[in-house]
Amino acid sequence: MKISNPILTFAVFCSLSLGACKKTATSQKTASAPPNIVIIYADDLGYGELGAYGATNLKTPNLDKLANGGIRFTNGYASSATCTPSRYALLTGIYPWRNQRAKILPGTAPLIIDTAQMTLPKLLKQEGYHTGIVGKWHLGLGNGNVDWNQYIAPGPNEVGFDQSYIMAATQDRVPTVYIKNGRVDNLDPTDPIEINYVENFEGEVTGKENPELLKMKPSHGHDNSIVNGISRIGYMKGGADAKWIDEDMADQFLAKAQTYIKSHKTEPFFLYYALQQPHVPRTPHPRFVGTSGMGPRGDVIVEADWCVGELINTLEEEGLLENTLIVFSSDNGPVVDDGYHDDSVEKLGDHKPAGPLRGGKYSLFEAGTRVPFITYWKGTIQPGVSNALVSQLDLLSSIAALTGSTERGRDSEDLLDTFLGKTKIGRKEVIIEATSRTAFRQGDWAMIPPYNGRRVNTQVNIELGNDTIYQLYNLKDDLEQQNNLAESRPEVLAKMISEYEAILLK
Ligand code: NG6
Ligand code: CA
Repeated sequence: MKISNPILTFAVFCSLSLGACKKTATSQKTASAPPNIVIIYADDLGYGELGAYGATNLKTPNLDKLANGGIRFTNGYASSATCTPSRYALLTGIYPWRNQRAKILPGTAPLIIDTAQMTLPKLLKQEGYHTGIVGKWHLGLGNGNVDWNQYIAPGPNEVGFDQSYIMAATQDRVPTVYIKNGRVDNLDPTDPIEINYVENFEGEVTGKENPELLKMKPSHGHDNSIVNGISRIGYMKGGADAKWIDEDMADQFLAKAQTYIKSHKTEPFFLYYALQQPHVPRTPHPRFVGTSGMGPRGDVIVEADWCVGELINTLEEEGLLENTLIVFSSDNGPVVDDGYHDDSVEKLGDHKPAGPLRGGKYSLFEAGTRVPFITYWKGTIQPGVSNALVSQLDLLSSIAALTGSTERGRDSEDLLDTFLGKTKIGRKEVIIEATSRTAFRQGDWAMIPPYNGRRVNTQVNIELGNDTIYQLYNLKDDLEQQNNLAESRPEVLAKMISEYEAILLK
Protein backbone atom coordinates (compact mmCIF):
# COMPACT_ATOMS: atom_id res chain seq x y z
CA MET A 1 0.00 0.00 0.00
CA LYS A 2 1.44 3.32 -1.03
CA ILE A 3 -0.13 6.48 0.39
CA SER A 4 1.44 9.82 -0.32
CA ASN A 5 -1.14 12.09 1.36
CA PRO A 6 0.25 12.75 4.84
CA ILE A 7 -3.19 13.11 6.42
CA LEU A 8 -4.22 9.76 5.02
CA THR A 9 -0.99 8.26 6.22
CA PHE A 10 -1.77 9.66 9.60
CA ALA A 11 -5.31 8.23 9.55
CA VAL A 12 -4.05 4.79 8.64
CA PHE A 13 -1.35 4.93 11.25
CA CYS A 14 -3.87 6.03 13.85
CA SER A 15 -6.33 3.33 13.02
CA LEU A 16 -3.55 0.84 13.65
CA SER A 17 -2.29 2.25 16.90
CA LEU A 18 -5.41 3.99 18.27
CA GLY A 19 -4.90 6.16 21.32
CA ALA A 20 -1.24 6.90 20.74
CA CYS A 21 -2.08 9.45 18.05
CA LYS A 22 -3.39 12.45 19.94
CA LYS A 23 -0.17 14.46 19.79
CA THR A 24 0.46 13.54 16.17
CA ALA A 25 -3.08 14.59 15.29
CA THR A 26 -2.37 18.04 16.68
CA SER A 27 0.80 18.32 14.65
CA GLN A 28 -0.99 17.35 11.45
CA LYS A 29 -3.68 19.96 11.98
CA THR A 30 -1.30 22.82 12.46
CA ALA A 31 1.11 21.57 9.83
CA SER A 32 3.97 21.79 12.32
CA ALA A 33 4.46 21.44 16.04
CA PRO A 34 1.78 23.32 18.00
CA PRO A 35 2.97 26.74 19.08
CA ASN A 36 3.63 27.77 22.62
CA ILE A 37 0.99 30.13 23.93
CA VAL A 38 1.79 33.12 26.11
CA ILE A 39 -1.00 35.33 27.40
CA ILE A 40 0.27 38.55 28.92
CA TYR A 41 -2.50 40.19 30.91
CA ALA A 42 -2.15 43.68 32.36
CA ASP A 43 -4.22 44.90 35.29
CA ASP A 44 -6.27 48.11 34.73
CA LEU A 45 -4.42 49.18 31.58
CA GLY A 46 -6.62 51.42 29.44
CA TYR A 47 -7.31 51.57 25.72
CA GLY A 48 -5.25 54.72 25.26
CA GLU A 49 -2.25 53.72 27.29
CA LEU A 50 0.11 52.41 24.60
CA GLY A 51 1.89 54.34 21.89
CA ALA A 52 0.41 51.96 19.33
CA TYR A 53 -3.05 52.89 20.58
CA GLY A 54 -2.42 56.62 20.39
CA ALA A 55 -0.60 57.53 23.60
CA THR A 56 2.00 60.21 23.01
CA ASN A 57 3.31 61.17 26.44
CA LEU A 58 3.76 57.64 27.67
CA LYS A 59 6.46 55.60 25.92
CA THR A 60 5.77 51.89 25.49
CA PRO A 61 8.25 50.76 22.82
CA ASN A 62 8.11 47.05 23.58
CA LEU A 63 4.34 46.80 23.54
CA ASP A 64 4.29 48.96 20.44
CA LYS A 65 6.64 46.50 18.75
CA LEU A 66 4.24 43.71 19.62
CA ALA A 67 1.22 45.70 18.42
CA ASN A 68 2.87 46.82 15.21
CA GLY A 69 4.38 43.41 14.48
CA GLY A 70 1.12 41.57 15.08
CA ILE A 71 -2.58 42.31 14.92
CA ARG A 72 -3.67 45.38 16.82
CA PHE A 73 -7.35 44.98 17.58
CA THR A 74 -9.35 48.19 17.89
CA ASN A 75 -12.54 46.47 19.05
CA GLY A 76 -11.08 44.02 21.57
CA TYR A 77 -12.96 43.56 24.82
CA ALA A 78 -12.37 42.32 28.30
CA SER A 79 -15.47 40.51 29.53
CA SER A 80 -15.88 42.84 32.47
CA ALA A 81 -14.88 46.26 33.74
CA THR A 82 -13.31 44.66 36.81
CA CYS A 83 -10.73 42.01 37.36
CA THR A 84 -12.18 38.81 38.79
CA PRO A 85 -15.01 38.47 36.27
CA SER A 86 -12.68 39.12 33.33
CA ARG A 87 -10.18 36.55 34.55
CA TYR A 88 -12.97 34.05 35.10
CA ALA A 89 -14.16 34.51 31.51
CA LEU A 90 -10.64 34.34 30.11
CA LEU A 91 -9.95 30.97 31.70
CA THR A 92 -13.40 29.37 31.28
CA GLY A 93 -14.88 30.88 28.11
CA ILE A 94 -18.06 31.55 30.11
CA TYR A 95 -19.69 34.97 30.55
CA PRO A 96 -18.88 36.08 34.09
CA TRP A 97 -22.42 37.26 34.82
CA ARG A 98 -23.51 33.62 34.62
CA ASN A 99 -21.54 33.06 37.82
CA GLN A 100 -22.88 35.03 40.80
CA ARG A 101 -19.54 34.71 42.55
CA ALA A 102 -17.54 36.35 39.77
CA LYS A 103 -17.20 39.72 41.51
CA ILE A 104 -14.21 41.62 42.94
CA LEU A 105 -13.05 39.13 45.56
CA PRO A 106 -11.41 39.63 48.95
CA GLY A 107 -8.17 37.72 49.51
CA THR A 108 -10.03 35.14 51.59
CA ALA A 109 -12.64 34.25 48.95
CA PRO A 110 -12.98 30.61 47.92
CA LEU A 111 -12.08 29.54 44.39
CA ILE A 112 -14.89 30.49 42.00
CA ILE A 113 -13.95 28.09 39.20
CA ASP A 114 -15.42 24.63 39.64
CA THR A 115 -12.56 22.13 39.57
CA ALA A 116 -14.65 19.99 37.19
CA GLN A 117 -14.97 22.92 34.77
CA MET A 118 -13.09 22.88 31.46
CA THR A 119 -10.52 25.65 31.42
CA LEU A 120 -8.00 26.98 28.95
CA PRO A 121 -5.02 25.42 30.77
CA LYS A 122 -6.88 22.13 31.17
CA LEU A 123 -7.66 21.76 27.51
CA LEU A 124 -4.08 22.62 26.65
CA LYS A 125 -2.87 19.98 29.07
CA GLN A 126 -5.05 17.48 27.24
CA GLU A 127 -3.22 18.47 24.06
CA GLY A 128 0.15 17.77 25.64
CA TYR A 129 1.05 21.27 26.85
CA HIS A 130 2.79 22.14 30.05
CA THR A 131 0.90 24.96 31.73
CA GLY A 132 2.04 27.71 34.07
CA ILE A 133 0.74 30.89 35.65
CA VAL A 134 2.85 33.69 37.03
CA GLY A 135 1.32 36.82 38.58
CA LYS A 136 -2.09 37.94 39.70
CA TRP A 137 -4.72 35.27 40.35
CA HIS A 138 -7.78 36.91 41.99
CA LEU A 139 -10.12 34.00 41.37
CA GLY A 140 -10.29 32.81 44.97
CA LEU A 141 -8.42 30.05 46.76
CA GLY A 142 -9.57 27.13 48.87
CA ASN A 143 -13.07 26.24 49.91
CA GLY A 144 -13.86 29.11 52.23
CA ASN A 145 -11.56 28.70 55.20
CA VAL A 146 -7.99 28.84 54.04
CA ASP A 147 -5.13 28.00 56.37
CA TRP A 148 -2.37 30.05 54.79
CA ASN A 149 0.26 27.93 56.52
CA GLN A 150 -0.74 24.68 54.82
CA TYR A 151 -1.24 23.58 51.24
CA ILE A 152 -3.76 26.08 49.86
CA ALA A 153 -6.24 24.34 47.60
CA PRO A 154 -8.13 24.26 45.38
CA GLY A 155 -6.38 26.95 43.37
CA PRO A 156 -4.65 27.32 40.02
CA ASN A 157 -3.04 23.88 40.25
CA GLU A 158 -6.49 22.30 40.60
CA VAL A 159 -8.01 24.03 37.56
CA GLY A 160 -5.33 23.15 35.03
CA PHE A 161 -2.03 24.80 35.83
CA ASP A 162 0.93 22.45 36.29
CA GLN A 163 2.86 25.24 37.91
CA SER A 164 1.83 28.43 39.68
CA TYR A 165 3.53 31.41 41.23
CA ILE A 166 0.86 33.92 42.18
CA MET A 167 -0.43 36.61 44.40
CA ALA A 168 -3.78 35.54 45.80
CA ALA A 169 -5.87 38.59 45.01
CA THR A 170 -4.54 42.09 44.30
CA GLN A 171 -1.52 44.11 45.29
CA ASP A 172 -3.72 46.19 47.59
CA ARG A 173 -5.24 43.20 49.41
CA VAL A 174 -3.83 40.86 52.02
CA PRO A 175 -2.24 38.34 52.10
CA THR A 176 0.73 40.24 50.68
CA VAL A 177 2.75 37.11 49.93
CA TYR A 178 3.64 35.01 46.92
CA ILE A 179 2.12 31.55 46.68
CA LYS A 180 4.12 28.89 44.89
CA ASN A 181 2.20 25.80 43.85
CA GLY A 182 -0.21 26.21 46.73
CA ARG A 183 2.29 27.10 49.44
CA VAL A 184 3.26 30.53 50.70
CA ASP A 185 6.78 31.17 49.47
CA ASN A 186 9.41 31.78 52.19
CA LEU A 187 7.00 31.11 55.01
CA ASP A 188 8.62 30.69 58.41
CA PRO A 189 6.43 28.15 60.23
CA THR A 190 7.18 29.81 63.56
CA ASP A 191 5.56 33.02 62.28
CA PRO A 192 2.25 31.76 60.91
CA ILE A 193 -0.02 33.91 58.75
CA GLU A 194 -3.51 34.87 59.80
CA ILE A 195 -5.89 36.83 57.58
CA ASN A 196 -9.17 38.49 58.45
CA TYR A 197 -11.27 40.82 56.31
CA VAL A 198 -13.61 41.82 59.13
CA GLU A 199 -11.52 42.76 62.12
CA ASN A 200 -7.94 43.54 62.99
CA PHE A 201 -5.61 41.39 65.08
CA GLU A 202 -4.70 42.79 68.44
CA GLY A 203 -1.60 44.98 68.38
CA GLU A 204 -1.32 45.15 64.58
CA VAL A 205 -0.94 48.62 63.07
CA THR A 206 -3.39 49.96 60.50
CA GLY A 207 -3.40 52.86 58.07
CA LYS A 208 -6.45 54.24 59.80
CA GLU A 209 -4.90 54.39 63.25
CA ASN A 210 -1.25 54.93 62.37
CA PRO A 211 -1.14 57.10 59.24
CA GLU A 212 2.27 58.41 60.34
CA LEU A 213 3.72 55.01 59.39
CA LEU A 214 2.65 55.30 55.76
CA LYS A 215 4.81 56.10 52.76
CA MET A 216 1.76 56.17 50.48
CA LYS A 217 -1.52 57.38 51.92
CA PRO A 218 -4.92 56.06 50.93
CA SER A 219 -7.37 58.43 49.24
CA HIS A 220 -10.30 56.12 49.86
CA GLY A 221 -10.49 52.69 51.50
CA HIS A 222 -7.14 50.89 51.85
CA ASP A 223 -6.65 51.78 55.51
CA ASN A 224 -6.32 48.35 57.08
CA SER A 225 -3.03 46.45 57.69
CA ILE A 226 0.19 48.25 56.86
CA VAL A 227 2.72 46.31 54.80
CA ASN A 228 5.91 48.02 53.61
CA GLY A 229 4.53 51.43 54.58
CA ILE A 230 1.37 50.94 52.48
CA SER A 231 -1.97 50.19 54.08
CA ARG A 232 -4.09 47.55 52.36
CA ILE A 233 -7.56 46.09 52.23
CA GLY A 234 -7.91 43.43 54.95
CA TYR A 235 -5.97 42.52 58.06
CA MET A 236 -2.92 40.33 58.23
CA LYS A 237 -0.76 39.02 61.02
CA GLY A 238 2.51 37.07 60.84
CA GLY A 239 4.40 35.88 57.77
CA ALA A 240 7.06 38.61 58.04
CA ASP A 241 9.66 36.70 55.97
CA ALA A 242 7.12 35.85 53.30
CA LYS A 243 5.84 39.35 52.64
CA TRP A 244 6.61 40.65 49.21
CA ILE A 245 8.55 43.84 48.61
CA ASP A 246 6.24 45.84 46.37
CA GLU A 247 9.03 47.51 44.40
CA ASP A 248 10.49 44.09 43.52
CA MET A 249 7.24 42.52 42.38
CA ALA A 250 7.71 43.22 38.67
CA ASP A 251 11.22 41.75 38.69
CA GLN A 252 10.06 38.79 40.74
CA PHE A 253 7.21 37.84 38.43
CA LEU A 254 9.35 38.46 35.35
CA ALA A 255 12.12 36.21 36.65
CA LYS A 256 9.61 33.44 37.39
CA ALA A 257 8.10 33.79 33.92
CA GLN A 258 11.54 33.67 32.28
CA THR A 259 12.54 30.62 34.29
CA TYR A 260 9.30 28.96 33.33
CA ILE A 261 9.97 29.51 29.64
CA LYS A 262 13.56 28.30 29.88
CA SER A 263 12.67 25.16 31.76
CA HIS A 264 9.83 24.17 29.43
CA LYS A 265 11.29 25.12 26.08
CA THR A 266 11.52 21.55 24.86
CA GLU A 267 7.80 20.89 25.14
CA PRO A 268 4.77 22.94 24.08
CA PHE A 269 3.89 25.28 26.93
CA PHE A 270 1.20 27.73 27.93
CA LEU A 271 2.27 30.62 30.10
CA TYR A 272 -0.30 32.95 31.62
CA TYR A 273 1.76 35.95 32.69
CA ALA A 274 -0.60 38.14 34.70
CA LEU A 275 1.15 41.45 35.32
CA GLN A 276 0.17 43.42 38.43
CA GLN A 277 0.63 46.84 36.79
CA PRO A 278 -0.81 49.49 36.71
CA HIS A 279 -3.20 48.45 39.51
CA VAL A 280 -2.79 50.18 42.87
CA PRO A 281 -0.63 50.50 44.86
CA ARG A 282 1.71 51.61 42.07
CA THR A 283 5.20 50.83 43.26
CA PRO A 284 7.75 51.00 40.46
CA HIS A 285 11.20 49.61 41.09
CA PRO A 286 13.62 52.53 41.77
CA ARG A 287 15.03 52.02 38.23
CA PHE A 288 11.71 53.21 36.84
CA VAL A 289 10.92 55.99 39.28
CA GLY A 290 10.52 59.23 37.33
CA THR A 291 10.82 57.56 33.92
CA SER A 292 7.37 58.58 32.71
CA GLY A 293 7.10 62.04 34.18
CA MET A 294 3.61 61.03 35.26
CA GLY A 295 4.32 59.74 38.71
CA PRO A 296 4.04 56.11 39.81
CA ARG A 297 1.10 55.26 37.54
CA GLY A 298 3.03 56.14 34.41
CA ASP A 299 6.23 54.68 35.82
CA VAL A 300 4.71 51.25 36.38
CA ILE A 301 3.37 51.25 32.82
CA VAL A 302 6.92 51.93 31.61
CA GLU A 303 8.04 49.13 33.94
CA ALA A 304 5.39 46.75 32.57
CA ASP A 305 6.46 47.60 29.03
CA TRP A 306 10.05 46.77 29.96
CA CYS A 307 8.95 43.46 31.49
CA VAL A 308 7.17 42.52 28.27
CA GLY A 309 10.29 43.43 26.28
CA GLU A 310 12.44 41.24 28.54
CA LEU A 311 10.03 38.34 28.23
CA ILE A 312 10.09 38.61 24.44
CA ASN A 313 13.90 38.76 24.54
CA THR A 314 13.88 35.51 26.49
CA LEU A 315 11.63 33.86 23.92
CA GLU A 316 13.93 35.10 21.19
CA GLU A 317 17.14 34.01 22.92
CA GLU A 318 15.68 30.56 23.45
CA GLY A 319 14.74 30.37 19.76
CA LEU A 320 11.04 30.21 20.56
CA LEU A 321 9.67 33.45 19.16
CA GLU A 322 8.63 31.97 15.82
CA ASN A 323 6.86 29.14 17.53
CA THR A 324 4.95 31.15 20.12
CA LEU A 325 1.60 32.86 19.88
CA ILE A 326 1.61 35.87 22.19
CA VAL A 327 -1.62 37.52 23.23
CA PHE A 328 -1.53 40.79 25.12
CA SER A 329 -4.53 42.43 26.74
CA SER A 330 -5.82 43.99 29.96
CA ASP A 331 -8.43 42.78 32.45
CA ASN A 332 -10.40 46.02 32.47
CA GLY A 333 -10.19 49.68 31.62
CA PRO A 334 -8.23 52.39 33.37
CA VAL A 335 -8.66 54.24 36.63
CA VAL A 336 -6.47 57.09 37.79
CA ASP A 337 -7.15 57.49 41.52
CA ASP A 338 -8.14 53.99 42.66
CA GLY A 339 -7.58 54.59 46.35
CA TYR A 340 -4.10 56.03 47.01
CA HIS A 341 -2.60 59.50 46.85
CA ASP A 342 0.08 58.61 44.33
CA ASP A 343 0.24 61.74 42.16
CA SER A 344 -1.61 59.92 39.41
CA VAL A 345 -4.19 62.69 39.09
CA GLU A 346 -1.78 65.56 39.60
CA LYS A 347 0.79 64.30 37.08
CA LEU A 348 -1.50 62.87 34.44
CA GLY A 349 -1.05 65.90 32.18
CA ASP A 350 -2.50 65.36 28.71
CA HIS A 351 -2.34 61.58 28.91
CA LYS A 352 -5.71 59.97 28.26
CA PRO A 353 -5.70 56.47 29.77
CA ALA A 354 -8.91 55.55 27.95
CA GLY A 355 -7.95 57.26 24.70
CA PRO A 356 -11.12 58.64 23.10
CA LEU A 357 -13.45 56.36 25.03
CA ARG A 358 -15.97 57.33 27.70
CA GLY A 359 -15.89 55.90 31.23
CA GLY A 360 -13.19 53.72 32.73
CA LYS A 361 -12.78 50.82 35.12
CA TYR A 362 -16.16 49.90 36.74
CA SER A 363 -18.06 51.47 33.83
CA LEU A 364 -20.53 50.15 31.26
CA PHE A 365 -19.31 52.81 28.86
CA GLU A 366 -16.72 51.68 26.34
CA ALA A 367 -13.61 52.44 28.39
CA GLY A 368 -14.64 49.89 31.02
CA THR A 369 -14.08 46.92 28.78
CA ARG A 370 -12.57 47.99 25.47
CA VAL A 371 -8.85 47.48 26.03
CA PRO A 372 -5.60 47.01 24.14
CA PHE A 373 -5.77 43.59 22.50
CA ILE A 374 -2.84 42.27 20.50
CA THR A 375 -1.97 38.94 18.91
CA TYR A 376 1.61 38.38 17.79
CA TRP A 377 3.27 35.37 16.22
CA LYS A 378 6.49 36.12 14.45
CA GLY A 379 6.56 34.77 10.93
CA THR A 380 2.98 33.50 11.04
CA ILE A 381 0.79 36.51 11.79
CA GLN A 382 1.13 39.25 9.19
CA PRO A 383 1.14 42.65 10.92
CA GLY A 384 -2.08 44.61 10.64
CA VAL A 385 -4.89 46.42 12.35
CA SER A 386 -8.22 44.69 12.80
CA ASN A 387 -11.52 46.29 13.70
CA ALA A 388 -13.16 42.91 14.21
CA LEU A 389 -15.21 42.62 17.38
CA VAL A 390 -13.34 40.17 19.61
CA SER A 391 -13.64 39.29 23.27
CA GLN A 392 -11.20 37.69 25.65
CA LEU A 393 -13.94 35.09 26.04
CA ASP A 394 -13.03 33.86 22.58
CA LEU A 395 -9.46 32.97 23.38
CA LEU A 396 -10.44 29.61 24.88
CA SER A 397 -12.24 28.23 21.82
CA SER A 398 -9.82 29.84 19.38
CA ILE A 399 -6.73 28.49 21.10
CA ALA A 400 -8.46 25.12 21.37
CA ALA A 401 -8.97 25.19 17.61
CA LEU A 402 -5.35 26.15 17.05
CA THR A 403 -4.08 23.20 19.02
CA GLY A 404 -6.50 20.68 17.54
CA SER A 405 -8.62 20.42 20.68
CA THR A 406 -12.34 19.94 20.21
CA GLU A 407 -13.15 21.62 23.53
CA ARG A 408 -15.13 24.85 23.30
CA GLY A 409 -16.24 27.35 25.95
CA ARG A 410 -19.95 27.94 26.51
CA ASP A 411 -19.83 31.58 25.39
CA SER A 412 -16.49 31.46 23.59
CA GLU A 413 -16.43 31.71 19.80
CA ASP A 414 -13.76 30.11 17.66
CA LEU A 415 -12.24 33.23 16.09
CA LEU A 416 -8.89 31.65 15.32
CA ASP A 417 -8.74 33.10 11.81
CA THR A 418 -9.53 36.54 13.21
CA PHE A 419 -6.83 36.27 15.84
CA LEU A 420 -4.35 35.09 13.22
CA GLY A 421 -5.30 38.00 10.95
CA LYS A 422 -6.72 35.83 8.18
CA THR A 423 -10.09 37.54 8.36
CA LYS A 424 -11.43 40.76 9.79
CA ILE A 425 -14.73 39.19 10.69
CA GLY A 426 -15.21 38.84 14.41
CA ARG A 427 -18.19 38.08 16.59
CA LYS A 428 -21.52 39.76 15.86
CA GLU A 429 -22.21 40.78 19.41
CA VAL A 430 -21.01 40.59 22.97
CA ILE A 431 -22.43 41.25 26.41
CA ILE A 432 -20.17 43.26 28.65
CA GLU A 433 -20.33 43.40 32.43
CA ALA A 434 -19.45 45.98 35.08
CA THR A 435 -20.01 45.45 38.81
CA SER A 436 -22.94 43.07 38.24
CA ARG A 437 -24.61 45.17 35.54
CA THR A 438 -24.59 44.20 31.88
CA ALA A 439 -24.77 46.00 28.54
CA PHE A 440 -24.74 44.95 24.91
CA ARG A 441 -22.49 45.60 21.96
CA GLN A 442 -23.73 44.55 18.53
CA GLY A 443 -22.15 45.63 15.27
CA ASP A 444 -21.50 49.35 15.58
CA TRP A 445 -24.06 49.76 18.32
CA ALA A 446 -23.72 49.88 22.10
CA MET A 447 -26.84 49.57 24.22
CA ILE A 448 -26.94 50.15 27.98
CA PRO A 449 -30.14 49.27 29.82
CA PRO A 450 -31.41 51.58 32.58
CA TYR A 451 -29.74 51.19 35.99
CA ASN A 452 -30.59 53.01 39.19
CA GLY A 453 -27.13 53.53 40.64
CA ARG A 454 -25.20 56.79 40.83
CA ARG A 455 -24.00 58.14 37.51
CA VAL A 456 -20.49 58.94 38.63
CA ASN A 457 -18.28 57.26 41.17
CA THR A 458 -16.78 60.47 42.49
CA GLN A 459 -14.03 58.71 44.42
CA VAL A 460 -12.48 57.39 41.22
CA ASN A 461 -14.06 60.10 39.05
CA ILE A 462 -15.53 57.68 36.54
CA GLU A 463 -18.93 57.74 34.82
CA LEU A 464 -20.43 54.34 35.50
CA GLY A 465 -22.94 54.24 32.65
CA ASN A 466 -26.03 54.38 34.87
CA ASP A 467 -29.10 56.25 33.65
CA THR A 468 -32.83 55.97 34.24
CA ILE A 469 -33.43 55.46 30.51
CA TYR A 470 -32.04 53.16 27.85
CA GLN A 471 -28.88 54.40 26.16
CA LEU A 472 -28.03 53.60 22.57
CA TYR A 473 -24.91 54.78 20.80
CA ASN A 474 -23.65 54.34 17.28
CA LEU A 475 -19.94 53.90 17.89
CA LYS A 476 -19.06 54.32 14.24
CA ASP A 477 -20.06 57.99 14.32
CA ASP A 478 -19.95 58.53 18.04
CA LEU A 479 -17.11 56.61 19.65
CA GLU A 480 -17.25 58.99 22.61
CA GLN A 481 -20.85 57.94 23.37
CA GLN A 482 -22.25 61.46 23.51
CA ASN A 483 -25.47 61.11 21.50
CA ASN A 484 -28.08 58.81 22.93
CA LEU A 485 -30.10 57.54 19.96
CA ALA A 486 -32.51 55.40 21.99
CA GLU A 487 -35.43 57.64 21.11
CA SER A 488 -34.56 58.38 17.51
CA ARG A 489 -33.73 54.77 16.57
CA PRO A 490 -36.43 52.75 18.37
CA GLU A 491 -36.20 49.89 15.85
CA VAL A 492 -32.50 49.36 16.58
CA LEU A 493 -33.11 49.61 20.30
CA ALA A 494 -35.99 47.12 20.28
CA LYS A 495 -34.04 44.58 18.25
CA MET A 496 -31.01 44.92 20.49
CA ILE A 497 -33.01 44.59 23.69
CA SER A 498 -34.64 41.41 22.50
CA GLU A 499 -31.39 39.84 21.28
CA TYR A 500 -29.55 40.86 24.43
CA GLU A 501 -32.24 39.41 26.65
CA ALA A 502 -32.24 36.20 24.67
CA ILE A 503 -28.52 35.75 25.37
CA LEU A 504 -29.00 36.57 29.05
CA LEU A 505 -31.58 33.82 29.32
CA LYS A 506 -29.74 31.25 27.19
C1 NG6 B 1 -11.95 48.10 44.81
C2 NG6 B 1 -10.78 48.87 45.43
C3 NG6 B 1 -9.81 49.16 44.32
C4 NG6 B 1 -9.39 47.90 43.61
C5 NG6 B 1 -10.63 47.16 43.11
C6 NG6 B 1 -10.31 45.85 42.49
C7 NG6 B 1 -11.44 50.26 47.35
C8 NG6 B 1 -11.97 51.57 47.82
N1 NG6 B 1 -11.25 50.11 46.04
O1 NG6 B 1 -12.86 47.76 45.79
O2 NG6 B 1 -8.70 49.83 44.84
O3 NG6 B 1 -8.66 47.08 44.45
O4 NG6 B 1 -11.50 46.92 44.20
O5 NG6 B 1 -9.64 46.03 41.30
O6 NG6 B 1 -11.22 49.37 48.16
S1 NG6 B 1 -9.57 44.84 40.29
O7 NG6 B 1 -8.84 45.37 39.16
O8 NG6 B 1 -8.85 43.79 40.95
O9 NG6 B 1 -10.93 44.50 39.96
CA1 CA C 1 -8.05 44.97 37.07
